[in-house]
Amino acid sequence: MMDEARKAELKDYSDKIGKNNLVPLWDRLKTLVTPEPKSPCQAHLWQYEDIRPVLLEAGHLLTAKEAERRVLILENPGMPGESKITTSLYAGIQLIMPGEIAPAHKHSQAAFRFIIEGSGAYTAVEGEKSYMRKGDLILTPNGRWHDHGNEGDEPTFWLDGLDIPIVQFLDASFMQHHSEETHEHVINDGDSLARYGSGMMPMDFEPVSNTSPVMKYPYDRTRENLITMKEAGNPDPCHGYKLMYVNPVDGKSAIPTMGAFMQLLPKGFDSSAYRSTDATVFSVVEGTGKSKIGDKTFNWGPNDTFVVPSWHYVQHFANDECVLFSYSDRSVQHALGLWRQDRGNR
Ligand code: 1HN
Repeated sequence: MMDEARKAELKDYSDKIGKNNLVPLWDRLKTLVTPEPKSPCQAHLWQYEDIRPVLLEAGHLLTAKEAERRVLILENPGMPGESKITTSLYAGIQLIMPGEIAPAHKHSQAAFRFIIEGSGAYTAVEGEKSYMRKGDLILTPNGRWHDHGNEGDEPTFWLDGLDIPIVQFLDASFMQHHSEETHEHVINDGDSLARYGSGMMPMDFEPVSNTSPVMKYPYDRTRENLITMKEAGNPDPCHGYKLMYVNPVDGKSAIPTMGAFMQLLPKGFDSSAYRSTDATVFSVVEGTGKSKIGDKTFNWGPNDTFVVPSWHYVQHFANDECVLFSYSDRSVQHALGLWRQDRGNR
């Protein structure tokens, strides 16, 4: 133990140099460089039944145009006021009512839409209109004009995933509104999937960015692939049957700053404990089950969202055949040589 006089001496020293914006590392080292990840991010579940009615209420409270985007942020309870679901990622649930348009804008932040409910709505990215159906993944690469519209007669809900905290951390945010409500729509639904996402590529294609040129990854295809894998058998003990959304040009993550995944857990599947350094957000597509995250257990069903913090053990139990979408900053950690996993020892 340090005696009181010596403590006071060090405190005086620290106060003195503090006036010149200097700080002793010996007071900080332990919290700066931890032996393993120590995150303010908490494991948490958002039930769709708690979100849907209040978001619909907002649907009558303000228009999509007024709001620009009518979204409820899923804010991690461990980081109040920060608009983050993990330390590096943002999540929100967006609603667009029949007949509405969410006006065109562009920004440095990359986004995806993961469709939860409704049909007849679309996202247009630089003129390519992608109609939304449950389970579809639609990309909005950074720096591209995008607008949403609902031409159907049902309210449409989706999960927005963005890399906002990463761009914030790097102080690299730019945003612009389009002079028109919508950017001209000139490209048909499914065009980019046909050109780039079917195991073939246009002759002499030169990518314009490191984001996938495929704008929509439709659920019917994703689901069919998972079912084919299931029929072949041999699930991964930690993941069941799991696929990553890739950029067909380079085989890397479809979005450079966010890794996105879809997995099928067969009925009765009881996964092995798993942890990794990428805090992960899950959105339940089909089925009910529960996940043990650290020492907490969460029961989930369709359209619920839950978050697993970095380096927390997670174990999934599937009551039915389940399909889970997920996303994380794995692609960033991979690119920087930081990503680690621990596949447990069960
Ligand atoms: C955004 O552009 C959308 O385009 C949704 O739907 C959520 C949150 C922060 C910044 C931009 C959208 C957003 C966003």
